[in-house]
Amino acid sequence: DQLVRNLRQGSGGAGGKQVEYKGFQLKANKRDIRVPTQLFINGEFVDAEKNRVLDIVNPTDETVLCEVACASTNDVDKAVQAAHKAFFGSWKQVSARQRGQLMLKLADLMEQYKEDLATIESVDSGAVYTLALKTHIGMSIDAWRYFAGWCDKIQGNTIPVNPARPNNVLTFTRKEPIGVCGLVTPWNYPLMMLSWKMAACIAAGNTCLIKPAQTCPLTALKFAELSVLAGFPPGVINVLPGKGSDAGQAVADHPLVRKLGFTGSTPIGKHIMKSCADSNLKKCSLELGGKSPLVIFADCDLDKAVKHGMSSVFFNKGENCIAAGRLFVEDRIHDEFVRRVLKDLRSMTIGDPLNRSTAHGPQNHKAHMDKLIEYCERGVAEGAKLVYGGCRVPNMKGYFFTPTVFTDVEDNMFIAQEESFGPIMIISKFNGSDVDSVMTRANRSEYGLASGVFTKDISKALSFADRIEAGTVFVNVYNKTDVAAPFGGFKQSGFGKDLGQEALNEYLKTKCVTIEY
Ligand code: TAP
Repeated sequence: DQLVRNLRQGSGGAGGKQVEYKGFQLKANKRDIRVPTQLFINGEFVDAEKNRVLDIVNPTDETVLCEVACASTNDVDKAVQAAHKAFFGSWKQVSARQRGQLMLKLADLMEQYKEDLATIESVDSGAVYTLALKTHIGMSIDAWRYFAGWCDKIQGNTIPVNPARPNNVLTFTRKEPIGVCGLVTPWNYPLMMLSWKMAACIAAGNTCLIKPAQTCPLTALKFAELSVLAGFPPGVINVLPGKGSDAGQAVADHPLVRKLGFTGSTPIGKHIMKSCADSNLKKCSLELGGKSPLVIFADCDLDKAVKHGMSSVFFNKGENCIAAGRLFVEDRIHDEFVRRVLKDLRSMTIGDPLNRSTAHGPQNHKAHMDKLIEYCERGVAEGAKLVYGGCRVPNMKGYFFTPTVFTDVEDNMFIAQEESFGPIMIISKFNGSDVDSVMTRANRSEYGLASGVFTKDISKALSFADRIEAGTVFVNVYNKTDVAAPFGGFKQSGFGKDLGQEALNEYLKTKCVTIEY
């Protein structure tokens, strides 16, 4: 009742209550930010079972930033019980419109603290600050606002079924929340991945727990603090940093979790889908890996193709699920395209992500950087031509990997087929008179997340959009995503959309009611 009264007064559910926690003081970017380091369960920050912790490493200087509580299977169970109780209790009393107000309030708080959130994200994940502010945090806020607008617009249909005369029949559908949802997310856009999933999940009326990636849980914990300030009732949102192999697995296995929203790699996605089936046949949506083709025809605007071609690969240091994993460049412009890319790369500023002039920060964590080095060694061993980079930035502390370009990449090579998830441009040539063949090559992948084409010929562009087997198609642009547009892949890039109206359905179930009168 207090919640409803507060909402009516516009002060949020808990009336802007502060929450106590153990945390650490992040002094960076001329800011002094308090960041929680405990699990967030049932509206409170608590230690993990047996005080287990994870070391959180700053990828820019390789120092340990802080220790964060590391959830166990029992901790996951506590969060699920809290979410279950809230779903059938306090959350049920909050009307759809009030739910929207809470989400808007949370978005306003995220906006108010956006410089703090972007600073934390930059230090924790290595994202360049300007990008963290605009994309990581900016698009997170957009997602909460966009889905807040849906809360009171989730509706079913009336359906003209056959009546048994002389009686009449009324059949209608209701869209209902599923219940407790588990969310498991990767480290490349920590707060944005949380927001894409959780905003849709909460708008649909569910309660949830999230296990963020173990390397970058800090913005999720700061977000948990803001959720209390916004007034979300205890148990509706729970945040549990921990390891995928135990906390993540416990979410997938839990019998009271009815839906799992997952973003991560294809092998883990397959494993999780089996766990969802074996435990309680929970619904799942999977946003998985990609190896997105970008086809650049000679009749394109070359300046634009180079600019977007660069960002298709190097945006967020390549830690971008829709990154162009393979560029097919028409033979007539191939050498000029490569020359221009190399010119731009030589002037790219690599360094401290908090420095406003930096264009390229460190990779997210050491194991990932080491994998990129191995990936490049494999490319060289296979006979691809390494024309730039392929190694750690020399004489520099931190996980800095030189942006890399390979040319002469053949279809059968490992680097032509497998995702690097790093700043590695893989270029192959094609003959412009044989469009069929480049389409076949672009589609010869088990992934189908995104794709792109550069051409001034509208027929060629639309024909590409028709024929490409990918959930997203960019024409004369790249990375242009929006919270209102559905996002997700085909084939082994998974299923179930994030963002847009379609994402709501991932977190809803349809009930059909029939009345005879
Ligand atoms: P994963 O290793 O798959 O990890 C993703 C998440 O799953 C992490 O939170 C991880 O925990 C957790 N996890 C690991 N094992 C688990 C298990 N047995 N049960 C439940 N959860 C488990 O991927 P990653 O290395 O973080 O991210 C890179 C991959 O994600 C790339 O392939 C990339 O393409 C993909 N990705 C896809 C998209 C979209 S939208 N399609 C977006 C971003 C990334 P830990 O923290 O312990 O690892």
